[in-house]
Amino acid sequence: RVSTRGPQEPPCLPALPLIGSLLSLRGPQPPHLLFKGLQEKYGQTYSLMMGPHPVIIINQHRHAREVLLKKGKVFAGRPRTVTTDILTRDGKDIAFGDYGSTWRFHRKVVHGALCMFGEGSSSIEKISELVLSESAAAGLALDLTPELTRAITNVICSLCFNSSYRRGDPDFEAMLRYSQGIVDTVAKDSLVDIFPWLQVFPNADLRLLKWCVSVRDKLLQQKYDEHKANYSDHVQRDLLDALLRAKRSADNNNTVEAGSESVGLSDDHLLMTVGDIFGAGVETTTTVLRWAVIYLIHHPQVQRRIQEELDSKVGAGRPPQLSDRGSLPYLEATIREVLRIRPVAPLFIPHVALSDTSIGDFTVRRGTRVIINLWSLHHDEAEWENPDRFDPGRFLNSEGTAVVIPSSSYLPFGAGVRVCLGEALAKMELFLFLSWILQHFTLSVPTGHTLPSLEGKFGVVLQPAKYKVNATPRPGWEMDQNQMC
Ligand code: HEM
Ligand code: PLO
Repeated sequence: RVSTRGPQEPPCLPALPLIGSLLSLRGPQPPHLLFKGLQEKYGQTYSLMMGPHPVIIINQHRHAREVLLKKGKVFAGRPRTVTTDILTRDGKDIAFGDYGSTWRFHRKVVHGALCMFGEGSSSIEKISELVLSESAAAGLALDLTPELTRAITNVICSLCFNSSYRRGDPDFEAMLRYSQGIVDTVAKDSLVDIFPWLQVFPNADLRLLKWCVSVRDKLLQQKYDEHKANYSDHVQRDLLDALLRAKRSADNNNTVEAGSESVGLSDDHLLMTVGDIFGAGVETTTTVLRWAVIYLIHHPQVQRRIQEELDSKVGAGRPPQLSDRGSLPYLEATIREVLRIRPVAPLFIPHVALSDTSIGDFTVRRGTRVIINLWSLHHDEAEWENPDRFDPGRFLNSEGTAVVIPSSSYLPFGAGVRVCLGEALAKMELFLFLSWILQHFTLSVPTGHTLPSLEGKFGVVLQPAKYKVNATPRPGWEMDQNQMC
């Protein structure tokens, strides 16, 4: 829509001095639903005050794309908040770190290392296969989540640290606990993030976060020390080796990037970056798999169709491989639909305008935070027919032979300068794990249980509630379980 009016401020929610728009944001709804609902009154793009901070909320793909792609660099900043500063030693990581030369250098090194791992994707195939075979040998338990999480964790553990966890490993249990504690308390725009001075008062969430971060940091430090002790310039075992190598060469050459700015990698930067990849690697993919299993239980006909596709294209003689991805469009479409209907990061991570700029006809001042409501984009009635219905078919062409993206209002991994670093890895994992599970098992609700809830718990990732699942070996796989290791 071309406006004839000149530059203008976006419509703003009522705001009081000091507390900002908090009174309009109270209520039982999680923020992604609340922000979607507020469109009715304020339009698809509006602003509000989070305490003293101006925030623009975007609920439509045109403005989202302008922020992420067209003006990607202008909006590449991140806000500093109390909780993310605790997690990342004041933003010394990639996800919550502000835009700048150190950040760019970091992202480049990690991106290179992830590509290297991706190119050797046969190793991902092996790891996924191996750990899942172990699970099958034990007979999949009613609660699939611990097994799934361990399998996914072992992929990222092998990528980051060239190590893995065994079943029942107490270190693994501890990792799960601290990571959940972090998901429950970090980057939720809780009151301390809006009013940092509240830190001086006792706060149970903040105490939990600090404790979880200290447990995580011990684990990271231990891995770092081991790697430093065994480091060799000639072998690159994992991401941590790749980062150590980049650090050494940066230290030696005193790398100069972007004019006179010197860019290095401190120990803190290196640890926080590995922490990001490990944390994201565990929490995101596991969450998507848990949602996928829920939707498959709700829609047995989708499950059957994926299994027919698997039976005809892969068969039972071998596990699915990445090279099968092109011939399993219905499975691919199902993964896309899960990522649409339950986006992992429904509000992304907030972006910040690094200079005075605009979004559409609206003026945006430097320092303004921008929240892209991916939930609204993925549930926009103008873009998706019946957006609350789970329908993998919407991602297939009319013959059902190829996957398509039917709307521009689909950005599960973001886009542009801050696009997800793990997109390729996550897609490979989702494909391998789901295809493997459905090749071997049919998933259903255990007798006496109700269908799992479709409601998500809002946080830095949108997690489903706990649920139980019955994994019945498919005909032909019942006897084989012990031979699969
Ligand atoms: C950022 C989605 C898996 C690493 C993001 C963002 C989204 C996203 C929406 C924020 C983009 C923004 O703020 O504009 C997902 C989804 C995943 C997934 C849906 C799984 C299906 C992973 C994995 C890794 C990873 C496996 C690590 C290997 C990161 C990092 C960032 C990020 C480091 C921060 C990028 C930056 O700020 O520059 N992801 N992610 N993600 N993701 Fe992922
Ligand atoms: C998950 C809990 C971990 O213990 C720490 C961690 C690190 C990186 C975060 C991740 C958590 C949640 C998902 C995040 C990821 C960086 C990028 C990713 C926020 C907090 C997404 C989806 O944006």
